[in-house]
Amino acid sequence: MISEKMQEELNEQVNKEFYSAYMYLAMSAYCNTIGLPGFEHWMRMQYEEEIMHVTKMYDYIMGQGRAVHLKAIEEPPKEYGTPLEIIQKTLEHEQFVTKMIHQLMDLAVQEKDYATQTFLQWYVTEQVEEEANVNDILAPLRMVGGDKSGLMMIDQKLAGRPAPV
Ligand code: OFO
Repeated sequence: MISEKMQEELNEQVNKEFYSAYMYLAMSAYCNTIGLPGFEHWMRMQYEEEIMHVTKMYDYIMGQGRAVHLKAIEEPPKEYGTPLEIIQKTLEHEQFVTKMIHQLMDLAVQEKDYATQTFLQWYVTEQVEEEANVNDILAPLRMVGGDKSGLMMIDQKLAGRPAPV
């Protein structure tokens, strides 16, 4: 069984992952309003991915015989600026989440909680992928600058993001 401290911290992370889901859904809605259906779709898939992160952690806490405490989810912003700013904010957010996952891992190491270390390893790897995915969008976006046809091409590419498995 995990410690009470670990239970509390994982509960906090469940809340943060819910916030991520909520924020990406808000970003998706925002992308709809600015006429970027590919960005809208990509953010919607990201929302679904975050729900998967939440559920995985929720199941782990319960599987360890601990209760899950679902707290209020912070309201995300309504607007996210230009396409470049949207993706920059996405990267900043993922870097923030990576930091939180690493802090959880630090606690698991400190507590010699081997089960949670193994569990969190999945998130450590996932965060590398999350950041890489965002960087893959950021680089071409920076390259096209204000060019509309370049932006449309990126939008079309983002429309092809498959649903998370
Ligand atoms: Fe759950 O990784 Fe993104 O936020």
